[in-house]
Amino acid sequence: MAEIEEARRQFERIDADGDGFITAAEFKTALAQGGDWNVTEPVAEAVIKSRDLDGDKVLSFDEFWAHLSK
Ligand SMILES: [Ca+2]
Ligand SMILES: [Ca+2]
Repeated sequence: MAEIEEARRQFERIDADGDGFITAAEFKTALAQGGDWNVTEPVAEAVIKSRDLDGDKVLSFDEFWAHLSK
């Protein structure tokens, strides 16, 4: 499977409401479901911010992918 397809699946899993953007809350929830309960909202926001290229405080798939493919 192409890596980008795997990334797309991951992205869709994290994007709980399916609007095409990952918010800090969605990111935090996804990590908690993966067993990482240490991630608080501020931590999730910081992670989003570090990957957010256009500054809208949410992650588009392009931003998600840009981070992964670095
Ligand atoms: Ca969303
Ligand atoms: Ca963004």
